[in-house]
Amino acid sequence: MVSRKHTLRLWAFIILVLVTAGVYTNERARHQKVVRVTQQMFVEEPIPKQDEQPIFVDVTSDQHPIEPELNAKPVTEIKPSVSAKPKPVVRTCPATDPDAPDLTLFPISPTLGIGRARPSELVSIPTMFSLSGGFFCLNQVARDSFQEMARAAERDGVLLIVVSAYRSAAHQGQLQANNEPDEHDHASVAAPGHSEHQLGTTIDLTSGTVSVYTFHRFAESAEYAWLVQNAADYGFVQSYRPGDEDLTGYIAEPWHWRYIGVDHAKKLADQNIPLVTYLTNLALETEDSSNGDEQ
Ligand code: DAL
Ligand code: ZN
Repeated sequence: MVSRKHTLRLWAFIILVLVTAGVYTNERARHQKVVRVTQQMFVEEPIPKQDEQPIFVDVTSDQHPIEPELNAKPVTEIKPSVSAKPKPVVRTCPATDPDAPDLTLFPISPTLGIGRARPSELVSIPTMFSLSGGFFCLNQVARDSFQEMARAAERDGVLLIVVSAYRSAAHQGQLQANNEPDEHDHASVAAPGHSEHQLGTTIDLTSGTVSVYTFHRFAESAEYAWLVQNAADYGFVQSYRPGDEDLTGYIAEPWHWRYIGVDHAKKLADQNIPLVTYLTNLALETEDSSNGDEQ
């Protein structure tokens, strides 16, 4: 015989089950409505390209959200998925000035500047040649020559890695603000308008084979020895050599290489004078000969 007390307990349990089922059904219906509405909103939007499609996952589905592309079901919540391809980051070189003159041989120095001039063109250096996949730009001729040089270096077992290339006047100003000259008043960062980096022809390099050989210790690296022997064959020269500090106004920079073309790079090597002296002489000779032509 079932007691009255047991009967009451049984009814209480049945009511609880029914209420829970009702709440669940309501929740489920509400959820499905949200799914429908968000789906309609989604299809009314322009459909992104395959690679850019956001991942929508039905959180009530039994199917595993890790494989959303197999889940044709709908959709309420955006969840990252391990199988989602990262959105490609489009990186472009800084603004150029198509009418800018060619400043490849301009004798830029602490006393001779180019204001806020920009190169007429800039192209990116493939990130396989840059430190930590950094994004750097040069003008086309300098970039192509650098790539040729880096490939030749690699065939000889050394790895030339770019740590800086084109810098706008504004970027140069930021660097200069954080920098002090050494005790001899030799600077390591040029003022805006006075940096070879602003020409779009100049790179700072480090060693890809021995990471300790950065900046000041770069002179000890196999990469630096290779550059001293071979860079002129690709039109690159070291702008700030040890011993030239008083003349250039800058500390010696073994990492800093400027493109001036193969002919001039070889003539400079033969003359063994500072780059700024060579380019100043060249500018004066060009001026003299054009005056002579006019007479
Ligand atoms: N480090 C060289 C001098 C520059 O800033 O252009
Ligand atoms: Zn530099």
